[in-house]
Amino acid sequence: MGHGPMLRKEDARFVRGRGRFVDDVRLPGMLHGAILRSPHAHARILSVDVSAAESHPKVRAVITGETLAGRGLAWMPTLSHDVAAVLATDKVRYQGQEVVFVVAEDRYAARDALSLIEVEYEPLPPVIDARRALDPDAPVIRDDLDGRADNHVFDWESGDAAATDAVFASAERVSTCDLLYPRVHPAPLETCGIVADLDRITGKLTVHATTQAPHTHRMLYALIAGIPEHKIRIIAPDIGGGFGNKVGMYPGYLCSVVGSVLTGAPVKWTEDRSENLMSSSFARDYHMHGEIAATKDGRILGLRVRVLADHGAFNGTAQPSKFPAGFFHVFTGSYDVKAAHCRVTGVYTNKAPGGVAYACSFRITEASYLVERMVDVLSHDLGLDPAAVRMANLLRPEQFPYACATGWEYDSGDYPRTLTLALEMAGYDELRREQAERRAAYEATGRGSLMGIGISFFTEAVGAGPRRTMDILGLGMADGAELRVHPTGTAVLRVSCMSQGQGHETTFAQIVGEELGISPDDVELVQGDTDQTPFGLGTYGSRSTPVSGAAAVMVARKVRERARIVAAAMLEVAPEDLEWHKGRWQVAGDPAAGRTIAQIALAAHSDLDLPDGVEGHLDATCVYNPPNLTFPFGAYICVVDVDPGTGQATVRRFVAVDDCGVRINPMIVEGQVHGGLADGVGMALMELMAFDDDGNHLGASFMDYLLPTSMECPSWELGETVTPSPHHPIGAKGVGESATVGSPAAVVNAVLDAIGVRHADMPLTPAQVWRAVQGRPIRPDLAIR
Ligand code: MCN
Ligand code: CUM
Repeated sequence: MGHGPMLRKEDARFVRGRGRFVDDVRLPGMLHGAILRSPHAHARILSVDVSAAESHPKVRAVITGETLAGRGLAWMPTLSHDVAAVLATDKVRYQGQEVVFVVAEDRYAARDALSLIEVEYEPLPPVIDARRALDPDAPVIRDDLDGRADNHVFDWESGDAAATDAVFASAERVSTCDLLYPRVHPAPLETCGIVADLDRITGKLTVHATTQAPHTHRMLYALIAGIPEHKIRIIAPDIGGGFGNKVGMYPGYLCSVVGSVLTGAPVKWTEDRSENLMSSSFARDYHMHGEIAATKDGRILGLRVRVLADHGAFNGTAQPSKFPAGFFHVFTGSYDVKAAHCRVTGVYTNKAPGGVAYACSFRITEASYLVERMVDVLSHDLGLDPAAVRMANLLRPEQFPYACATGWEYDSGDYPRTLTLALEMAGYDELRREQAERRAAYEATGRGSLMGIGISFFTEAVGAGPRRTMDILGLGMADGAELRVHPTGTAVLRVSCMSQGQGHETTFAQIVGEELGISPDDVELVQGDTDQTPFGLGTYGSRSTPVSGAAAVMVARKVRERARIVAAAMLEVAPEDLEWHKGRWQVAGDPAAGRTIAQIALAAHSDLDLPDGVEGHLDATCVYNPPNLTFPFGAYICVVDVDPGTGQATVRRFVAVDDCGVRINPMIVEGQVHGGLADGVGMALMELMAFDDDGNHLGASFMDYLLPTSMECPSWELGETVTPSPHHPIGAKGVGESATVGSPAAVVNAVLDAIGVRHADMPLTPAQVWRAVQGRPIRPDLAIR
């Protein structure tokens, strides 16, 4: 009835151009905002003259840092206990930082007025290379913070340093490698935007916004702007992709709210592409030093990691926990490595803040890339087959639940089975034979292309999180669901999570349909409106299925239990005499005597005599507090052809076997995997946020920041294994970020395998591959100088 490859309900409107996005919202009397941004990466603000802009006939308000400071709003708290400038007052700290917000009668006038503003800057030397950020003579970026004399943000450690050092001291083999996971951007097709509408009479603020976490944003507006929370309504309409970009709180949002407060009219602000790429949250920028200890036959004994994390000018990291380095905890990946230790040092630089988002599960992307590269480096150094090294070190099914070196408990898995399936699907041995032939031919003739095979095996940790260990600003990470069943047996499910393209209208209806034995077409999802949905922390870290999905199951089961009591009254039997069978409550031993949910719903609204204390109707609510994260995993194999003459790498094949436990909608899961694999190809081969020495952003358009298209992607070959999560009510694990996390290492491993190079940093553009072939790969983020 419910689970299965059902077509997406939402596509009926999306493919007809009938989606309704924030920029489609047009309110009577609506004004438009535009932002003047800093041209400098680091500069002191000497003066801001907005008088000419204010006299523009269509301008209705001009908001500066000073305007906000007067209201205590020039700075906002971040989710990482830092503060970030809303509009700059003292200094600008990255190119593209928000300096002045103009509200005008139309978008064009607002833009025109920006050019009338005079800002006098005194340029300061910027810190662009994170490795220079802690130099004694490095300019101090955050001199706004009391007593801050350097650019250090945090130090964070995980694992047992002494035990790890001991293992390394006696290991037969230690391989080391420096790896950069470069700065990239989630780059959703729809940029961020808002329409803020403060009603001066009722005092109610209605915010239409591109947010993945409406309830969390409501609380942030209340805390920052001082508007009582019950007077705030956040509405997230359709969202054109989030990928983490729409988790955070951006200055443009708060300025729009202030603009509405000042003018008494609704204010819309929509980012353009360059603004999105330059100033909204970036991802990664992790400089990693990995060391792996092993026996000479490739048995991994220990892992030691040092990370320098570039957090940009403000530590705005949207992280679902108290962990400054996010979920880097799982850096031992899918292997039985008990001695492991990592230290992460965060630094400020003169770049945009962010640091987490982009289908990442909060730093698991970096952790996974690290361990999967290190396993290949080790295999390379030992002259062993990377598939065999992985197979020898993977966790065994009997080890689950498995406590990794940092104490996190992986819930379930059968890793060897998944890797075996991937190797079979790829025809691994045959591929290796072909590779050897191709290399021999190339070496004999100096012509043709080389072939590479790259493997990665990833484990993710998604579904944050247990309320007792994870929170956002003190809010425990639970989610609510509310289910109303109408007299005719159709239903409305209200949830706190928010789809940005993942197909929740379909899959959540399928969950309820499965539990109640009704068609998913008879279940409507309400999401993204804080006045209409129960409280919960929203969609990121692939937590919708593990948390909200579980809430939907539990609330449907509550409804089912109510229905049992009503059915018992209808059939004049005791509730215990009923059993649930194919969507009906029926009398045990008498299958003919049964009632469907539709029949029961009607009776529940009728004058049927119900036992004392039973209220009638079937509606129910539930809050789900997950007992643990879920740990999806997968085995990926990438086959590339590389032209050593030009350095061009082409992905020929990509086999992906994902295990996300029970699949609600296998077709949607495959779509999620397709998207994530494309992300992986993009990051491995072309995506890069680069800066020049002065901090000029070199990736501020899609001409410079390259996204993969179908042209760069092969026809994906997908497989699945199903290892249910033991603690999720239907055994499902999240999957939305799996392929983005797991695939970059497979592509990089494949390209480096083709050219026989131990390591070169992403993105493996033709120039980088060509240089790697010549034995001198570069640091891509610094290469453009
Ligand atoms: N699903 C399923 N069976 C499972 C697991 C998931 O059928 N065992 C379905 C779900 O019902 C849901 C989809 O797959 O429709 C993704 O579910 P889940 O893994 O729970 O992830 P979320 O819904 O929480 O989505 C968030 C995740 C994240 S964090 C990023 S980033 C990302 C991603 O989803 N952003 C996306 N995938 C995206 N896909 C699109 N189209 N757009 C984005 O912005
Ligand atoms: Cu890490 S990007 Mo998603 O969690 O929204």
